[in-house]
Amino acid sequence: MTAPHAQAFIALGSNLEHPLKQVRQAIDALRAHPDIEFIAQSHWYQSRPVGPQDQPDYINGVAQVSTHLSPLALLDVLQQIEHDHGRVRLTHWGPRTLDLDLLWFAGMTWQDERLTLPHPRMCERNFVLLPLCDLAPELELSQGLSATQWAQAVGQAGIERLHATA
Ligand code: A4P
Ligand code: MG
Repeated sequence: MTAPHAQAFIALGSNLEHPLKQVRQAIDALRAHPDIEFIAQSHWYQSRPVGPQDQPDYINGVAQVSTHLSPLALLDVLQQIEHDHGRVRLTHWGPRTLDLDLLWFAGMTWQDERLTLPHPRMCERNFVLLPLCDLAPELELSQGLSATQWAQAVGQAGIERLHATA
């Protein structure tokens, strides 16, 4: 018997080595993965770094997928894709070729040393909320507020939608 599919949202970010190319390749890797059904992707956004300022702007976006994998198995896939893209973890919140965060998984909460769901910082970050609103504006996040309401609360400072095609 196959496990039921669950929907999930994944945040993509890059600010090194041709960031738009990095995130597009990550989308290709998600599309190609046998255990992931790719549903949709957001627009791409250029955003000023949150955290250390002495690093380039980021390209950010969000992908919507469906999978029979568990949240931890999906995190394994995301970390493998990061690894395949030459990701080296140097500085916390520092520059990176590719960062894939699991934002939300079929309404599930999770808390252990490897994974926190929903992603603990997603409601503070316009570079997550704006692309998420492209895909799921009504998605209920913390405190019963929707993605749109959180996006309005956080504002649009330091972020710009790219007109590059997906
Ligand atoms: N982990 C726990 N929960 C999750 C989750 N829901 N999704 C663990 C993914 N990983 C999760 O992550 C550190 C550990 O978090 C992992 O071992 C995983 O098991 P990491 O990717 O190795 O390290 P990191 O990304 O440097 O740390 P962190 O705390 O995840 O950073 P953030 O919150 O991802 O922030 N500014 C702009 N404009 N755009 C950005 O994309 N990104 C960051 C990184 C900072 N500033 C940014 C951006
Ligand atoms: Mg991360």
